[in-house]
Amino acid sequence: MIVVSRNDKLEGPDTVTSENWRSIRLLKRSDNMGFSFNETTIFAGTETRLWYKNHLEAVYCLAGEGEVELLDDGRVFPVMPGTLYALDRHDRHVLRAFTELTLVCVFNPPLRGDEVHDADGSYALLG
Ligand code: 9YT
Repeated sequence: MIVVSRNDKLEGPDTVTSENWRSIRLLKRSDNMGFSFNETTIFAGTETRLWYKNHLEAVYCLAGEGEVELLDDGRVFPVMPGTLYALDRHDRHVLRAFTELTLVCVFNPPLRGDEVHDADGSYALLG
């Protein structure tokens, strides 16, 4: 069994901080679970354009208020505690945080753990 604490990882290499977000990589590819599992904080007032070409991602909101817009058809969905959205079609999207968002993000294939977004807002498949 694997047991980890986000507080133990907060100041270490498994925490990646970008301009709009901070992601604590709780489970990574090296844990061999078939998925990775992050606690992600999206900073208040930010807008992030994302396109996970190489991954499927499910996002579950624990706290905060925001919205996600699908860029292909313009549909907008509110994001609030209890909302889950799953990018099952590698959907291009924009995530807006009206207040700070606390999210759980699950990726398949699993992240290696040190990924940051490229210019498209995607993560490369790291070897
Ligand atoms: C919701 C989202 O995709 N935010 C960007 C960060 C990413 N989820 C991560 O690496 O935790």
